[in-house]
Amino acid sequence: MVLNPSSFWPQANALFRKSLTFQKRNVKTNIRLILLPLILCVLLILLQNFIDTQLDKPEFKCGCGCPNNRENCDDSEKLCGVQYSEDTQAVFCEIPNPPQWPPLLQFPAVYCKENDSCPFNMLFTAENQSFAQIVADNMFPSSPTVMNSSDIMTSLASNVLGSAAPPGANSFLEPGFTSGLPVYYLQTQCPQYNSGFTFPYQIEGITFKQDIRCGQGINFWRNSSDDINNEIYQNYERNNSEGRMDQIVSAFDFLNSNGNVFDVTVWYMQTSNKVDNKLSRVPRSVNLCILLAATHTHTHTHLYALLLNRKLNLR
Ligand SMILES: *[C@@H]1O[C@H](CO)[C@@H](O)[C@H](O)[C@H]1NC(C)=O
Ligand SMILES: *[C@@H]1O[C@H](CO)[C@@H](O)[C@H](O)[C@H]1NC(C)=O
Ligand SMILES: *[C@@H]1O[C@H](CO)[C@@H](O)[C@H](O)[C@H]1NC(C)=O
Ligand SMILES: *[C@@H]1O[C@H](CO)[C@@H](O)[C@H](O)[C@H]1NC(C)=O
Ligand SMILES: CC(=O)N[C@H]1CO[C@H](CO)[C@@H](O)[C@@H]1O
Repeated sequence: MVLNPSSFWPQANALFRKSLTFQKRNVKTNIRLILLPLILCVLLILLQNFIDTQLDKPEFKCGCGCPNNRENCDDSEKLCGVQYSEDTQAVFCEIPNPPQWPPLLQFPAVYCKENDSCPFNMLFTAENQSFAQIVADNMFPSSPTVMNSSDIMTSLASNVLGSAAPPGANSFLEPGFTSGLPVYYLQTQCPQYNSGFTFPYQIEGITFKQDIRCGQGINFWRNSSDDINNEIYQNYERNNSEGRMDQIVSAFDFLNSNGNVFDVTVWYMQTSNKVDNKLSRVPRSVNLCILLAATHTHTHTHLYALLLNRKLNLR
């Protein structure tokens, strides 16, 4: 078809009129079409306002107060933080300096009588027993490192610490310190009356207290990693039947390590199969063997081939 320019405008005009008449007949539909988005917008604005006013309430905000325990002060003087908050408010507070926690070994449930120094066992095996013995002998110190009371967490971190509290879903508050269970520091010998002590520490200006006790760290040589597996398994079974278990806190297979090569398998305790509990206390076990191998056996560079492929599952 050849488009005739002289017939274009009349045609367009007719089409326009036709569609105008059509739209006039459907005026209600058109109004509805236009109003629907408007109504949605109004609803959204109302909802936003409602949520804003709810979140503006004090229970959804970090608490504020006057400095130096004064009763009244200017709004501009007020300080906000965990120390001025109710329990429900505290989760909304900014934490400018999150606490640093020393790494902990994961212990199974600890049954240790008051004043006793209870044993915590570590199993190890290797192709070269004399090499592994050197590393293992240096894992637990014979006396605690000097505590620096102005920086207690840092001085604690150079000890071998452990807790029976499973880790939480995050590390902001370490359950080892907040669960009320004692923290143990492992040594080759404990004081005769092992009553432990309590030390204070601060988070955001609030003082907490933590009990800490000595635990006796003992190394046991085993002939093979199968022996270690069996022992861990039997220990687990025994716990199920008798309700108690020996404290096997970690196990290492130094494989073919020697003065030049360092390969190690670390067994660790999985505390939970729950998806929301993603943390495991593995780092302390790992640096127990890595740091000691590096400092005490005069090995050089390429010693960091690390296999973390075994799980000690003591659920
Ligand atoms: C533990 O030792 C403390 C003092 O060292 C003592 O007062 C307490 O009675 C002892 N407890 C037990 C059960 O022996
Ligand atoms: C075993 O380790 C010791 C100590 O590092 C070393 O002196 C010795 O040569 C090693 N033995 C073998 C067979 O590699
Ligand atoms: C204790 O820790 C503080 C702060 O980190 C430091 O300034 C001080 O030198 C330490 N004291 C000792 C004896 O290590
Ligand atoms: C481990 O090996 C040593 C020497 O080969 C042997 O005397 C000992 O009985 C073995 N121990 C076990 C539990 O098999
Ligand atoms: C670490 C562990 O599994 N401990 C369990 C030992 O058995 C008692 C009683 O059967 C449990 O309560 C512990 O949790």
